[in-house]
Amino acid sequence: MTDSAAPDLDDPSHDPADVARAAADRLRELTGVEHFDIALVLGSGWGGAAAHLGEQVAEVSADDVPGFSASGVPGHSGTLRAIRYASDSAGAPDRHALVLGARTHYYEGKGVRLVAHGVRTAAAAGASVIVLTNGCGGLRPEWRPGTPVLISDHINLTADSPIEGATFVDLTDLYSSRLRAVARTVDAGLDEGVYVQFRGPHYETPAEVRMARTIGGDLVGMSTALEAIAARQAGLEVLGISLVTNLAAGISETPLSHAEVIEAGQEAGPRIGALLAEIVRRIDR
Ligand code: 8IG
Repeated sequence: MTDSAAPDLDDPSHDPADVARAAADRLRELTGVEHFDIALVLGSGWGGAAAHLGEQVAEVSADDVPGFSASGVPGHSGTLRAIRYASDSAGAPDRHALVLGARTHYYEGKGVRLVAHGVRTAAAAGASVIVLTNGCGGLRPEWRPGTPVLISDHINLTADSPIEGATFVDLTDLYSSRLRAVARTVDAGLDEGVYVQFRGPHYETPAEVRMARTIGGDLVGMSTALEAIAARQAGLEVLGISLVTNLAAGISETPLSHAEVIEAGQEAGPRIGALLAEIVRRIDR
């Protein structure tokens, strides 16, 4: 039996923000970390990044935190981790990052509340910044598999929103230009692009990829946009970074495979992990 007093994402009369607060309380209890400064969602290819960031203080199974469940996608871990790291600011105390390895994808069909829950929990746990990473398809042939790209904006083609009710949330500068500038202090050569979220889980047809290009897209994927919207609503500053793991359908001659995605991620892992860790250390400069 579940505790009838506990807020529940499955109950439409319960506020998802209350479930996020319950999750944040449980995280404090299980990790011993009272306040998280920043949160990271690690997508395909980014799983090793946490090891570069700092010292792991605690690792919690997603199944032990309200509203979370271990993901069934190979290459995505079902844990939440607390990482202590040294800030780049002189004399600043150590910071704590919450690493969410348990993203729920929209294509899983579990609803937008689960998709947004990690982001909302990060805000409830004290984070003021969230770093959303993903693996995605690239529309620019010069972006070879393994290229990290800063997200400058998105186009949400899910026809859905994580926001319930008549709450009109502004999405100007959603992918913080301040944080993109911080990222470029680490690597001045980082390109930027517009991320197009499709529903998935199938990849696009070549015609859909041409459409994405025509409407102003540079990257195609199955996550991030809905999370970024929820992050803005929760008051988080967003940094989005994509790893181009494959050229989008029709841009390359070869068909897409999840194995190719995993391989590109593994190859790029150490490089992008070190990059991400350095960006995070500089964020509160
Ligand atoms: I990794 O080519 C990855 N995720 N929609 N298209 C979409 N999602 C992706 C792709 C891709 N590659």
